[in-house]
Amino acid sequence: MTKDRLIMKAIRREETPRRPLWIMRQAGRYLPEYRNLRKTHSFKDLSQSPDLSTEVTLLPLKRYPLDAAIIFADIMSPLPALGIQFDFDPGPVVANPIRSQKDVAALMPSDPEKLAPEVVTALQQTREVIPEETALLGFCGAPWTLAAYLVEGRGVKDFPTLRGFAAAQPEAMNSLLKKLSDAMAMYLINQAKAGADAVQIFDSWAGILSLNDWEKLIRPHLQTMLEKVGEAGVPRILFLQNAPHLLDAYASLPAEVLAIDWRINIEDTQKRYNTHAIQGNIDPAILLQGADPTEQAAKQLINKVNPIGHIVNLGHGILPKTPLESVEALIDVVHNEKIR
Ligand code: 1CP
Repeated sequence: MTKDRLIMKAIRREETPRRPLWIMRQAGRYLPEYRNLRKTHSFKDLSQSPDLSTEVTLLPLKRYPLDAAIIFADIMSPLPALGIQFDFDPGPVVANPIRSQKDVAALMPSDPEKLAPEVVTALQQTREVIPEETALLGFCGAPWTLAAYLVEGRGVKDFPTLRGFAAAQPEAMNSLLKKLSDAMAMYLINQAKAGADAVQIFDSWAGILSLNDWEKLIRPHLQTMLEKVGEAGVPRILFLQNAPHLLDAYASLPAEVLAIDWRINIEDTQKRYNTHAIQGNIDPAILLQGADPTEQAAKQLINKVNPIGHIVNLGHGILPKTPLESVEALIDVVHNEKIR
């Protein structure tokens, strides 16, 4: 029964027999079986076929007793519905970056049916085969993080073209963010209808603006998007990365869970925002060092964070060179903790 899914209980800040755990990028390149599949299929092939996407979503669950499946797709997956073309190398590379109001105006109005139908099908198929007690998570990129790739053209340190565009053409940026937030609200709601128990909004590049600029440019869109998803009854996990200066701002947005990286003091955050559940926040770099340092970091985390409303995760995606023993060590620590 849905009410027994540990992550859902943690989201509601109810007591759980142990803390729930999932890992950002859990179906990624650290898994030998994923690397094998990548020998014969491109990332695009894997993410655009509902059957392959379902298969990849299940890979980490076959190996580990994780408490959630996160659907194998990318933040870019719904953007073809807006007329955007891109490839992966290994991150997203956009064919025609957006650099003017005219480019923004040329985006197609998003038809809800066309927003990554392969992801919607993969969610339905995954729900049919995962254990009843495993939660299914949907996700999307936050409007700003999507705009980062659309304007810059690809992931570049600190996204200078994006920041310049936001400063020089704020109206064009504003219309771009509006189009993206409208589309993402629909997309997240579609994912919930297809079986996602909760959705994570990835604002990976949140931190590159000042608080003032964030308030002016980003807050209104993120707020509206989150409200629409909340009104549809879908629990929201809001992830911000490299943005300690924006923590108060994100905590004031409507979301059930605040997901934070390792730069942020998790126990302070938990105390300060006790209306939210909290997700995080082991530094993924520690896992590269093997089982012992991972075990220590996991023990430290559970010692300092109150278990009520805590979803254990890393502070960012698991790195491709992570040894499997580190993942096992993390799971062991979480599973061996007896809360009651
Ligand atoms: O095999 C490969 O070469 C592809 C690597 C890869 C993978 C495994 C990419 C390209 N995307 C993904 C899957 C993915 N991306 C998931 C799947 C679910 C999971 O297991 O967690 C998710 C949730 C994402 C989300 C994503 N994509 C984000 C937000 C989270 C984060 O890491 O900050 C971002 C910023 C992207 C862009 C992206 N796509 C791929 C890469 C390597 C990147 C980031 C690097 C860059 O900007 O160049």
